[in-house]
Amino acid sequence: MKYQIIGEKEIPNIPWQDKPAGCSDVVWRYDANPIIQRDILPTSNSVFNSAAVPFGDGFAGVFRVDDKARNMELHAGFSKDGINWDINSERITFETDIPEMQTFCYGYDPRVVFIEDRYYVTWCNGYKYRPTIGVAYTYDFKTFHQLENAFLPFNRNGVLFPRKINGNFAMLSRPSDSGHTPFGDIYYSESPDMTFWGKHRHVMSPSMGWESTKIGAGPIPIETSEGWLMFYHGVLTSCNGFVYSFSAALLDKDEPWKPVKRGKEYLISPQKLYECVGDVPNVTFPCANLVDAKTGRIAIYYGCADTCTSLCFTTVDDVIDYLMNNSQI
Ligand code: BMA
Repeated sequence: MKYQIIGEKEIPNIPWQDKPAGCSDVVWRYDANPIIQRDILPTSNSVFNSAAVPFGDGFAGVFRVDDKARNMELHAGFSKDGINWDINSERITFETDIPEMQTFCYGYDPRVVFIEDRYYVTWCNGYKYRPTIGVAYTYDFKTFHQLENAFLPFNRNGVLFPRKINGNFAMLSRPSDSGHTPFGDIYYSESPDMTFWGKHRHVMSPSMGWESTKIGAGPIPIETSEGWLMFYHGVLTSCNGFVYSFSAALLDKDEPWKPVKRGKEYLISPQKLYECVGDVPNVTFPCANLVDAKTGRIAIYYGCADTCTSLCFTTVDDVIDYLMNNSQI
């Protein structure tokens, strides 16, 4: 490998397909997408924008499941190969002794990360039906302990870094509004205890055409010799509504609010039928990446058209080479 991956483990059974012969794309799709169909549960309307991590000798995840009443809920799931998933039929019920957190109204777009001794889940959490960033932890994906919301409403796309930075937990997020938010920058915040968040810093604003309306952090950033490799989504407003694509950036290792490279084009945009057609057309929305420290292989989980879940692949070398040669800050 040309670039070094820091702090990640080997995942010998990472979901993987080689880049198809003749393909010049930096990120390529799994040829049997989508991996999770909308009706995987008898009660599900759609399963998308979901997170997976290595767990035991397989994988565990937290899934966005919208049910047939169109409640937005989070379900835990397990997989041996990261592709075929058993998703619990019951939603996660978070345990908490914080009275204000005891009423669940909705949860969506989860991210999951292992930090120190446990898995943390962040998601867009309805607080009095106002979206903000919910935080919980689990050791086993059976019992989930909910902490305080990280921020005031309105906020979405809370994404933790996989280790403390400058001695504090660190999170990216995107302040928003109560609706479909026609704006959005990525911000960085730190916390000594996962409860009190501060040291807020601006990271990036929308810039290129494909992301000209708003941007938001996607999967957990990957630490590399060149900085934090972050995939992020960007939204363009077309005559027909929002179009969600995604690309990548490198953030400074010690001051991650400073982008050092930023892809000037999308890496995946809605082009396949399952990305263009569904409950919300033209959405590709990444919420998780697995990275194998030995080979540099990356598998990205992304939601498609707010309906189903797919996989795509790249490598640390492929993405960073792209960013080195095609960056526009
Ligand atoms: C965002 C979130 C995502 C969704 C996207 C497109 O605001 O709600 O869950 O995928 O809109 O509808």
